[in-house]
Amino acid sequence: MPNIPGSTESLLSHKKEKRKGFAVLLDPDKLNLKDIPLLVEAALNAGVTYFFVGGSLMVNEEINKVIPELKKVCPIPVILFPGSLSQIVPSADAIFFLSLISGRNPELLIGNHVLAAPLLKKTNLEIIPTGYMLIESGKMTTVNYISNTLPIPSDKTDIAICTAMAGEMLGLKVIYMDGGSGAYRTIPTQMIRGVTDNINIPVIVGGGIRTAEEAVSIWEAGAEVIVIGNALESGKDMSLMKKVGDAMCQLNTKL
Ligand code: 1GP
Repeated sequence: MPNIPGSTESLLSHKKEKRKGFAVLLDPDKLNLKDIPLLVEAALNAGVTYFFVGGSLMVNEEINKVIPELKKVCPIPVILFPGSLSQIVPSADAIFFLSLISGRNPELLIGNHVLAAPLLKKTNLEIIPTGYMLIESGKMTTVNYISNTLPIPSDKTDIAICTAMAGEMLGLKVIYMDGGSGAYRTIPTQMIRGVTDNINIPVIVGGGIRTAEEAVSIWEAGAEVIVIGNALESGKDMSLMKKVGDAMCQLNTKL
């Protein structure tokens, strides 16, 4: 299968080629459509690998405008990171088909998937079966509240490892470890190392990353892709994007 950007295959290739990736998470509610061209230019300049788009709570329909606008000017793959069925937008490149495997909410393990399947079947979106694991991060995040699930305690590395192993054995293609948007603390590197040492599928890590140093320590703990949302929202210091991109580039040349 060709290495289609934004596809499962492209995410898998990070692991095979030992190449790190950097995803910027966009919350359509907080993004001004007119800022998109500048944002894309900054992302290209920084070497951003993916745009993820979505959120656990959306209060308007902006996602339906943001994705086509992004796709007009953006060669970077756009992957949906949906918090609900209403966030399925066919013009994106791919979608994380998320099973919240750290939780025990049946709707988020299979219920919503059944409802989404016929809608997805009508699109050309690449489906990326993803084991989504919420990790406790120092405060109740929106995703914890909305999903009505308990996150894995941040000192319970064994639970995280066994959950990720079960996800891989179930056939999921990617594990996404998330402290939740705006997390106080990033996920402990010891836990990330434990998970990445015990599975053979790529690991994405997000939640509370605010510096290039934090990103580097997460990559060095074995994560293939790091995700930054909050710290790069409009009005915030956009130089962080370039710093993280440069740090990734350095790591990728060393590897
Ligand atoms: C949240 O992993 C993402 O689902 C990104 O988190 O917004 O804290 O960067 P932040």
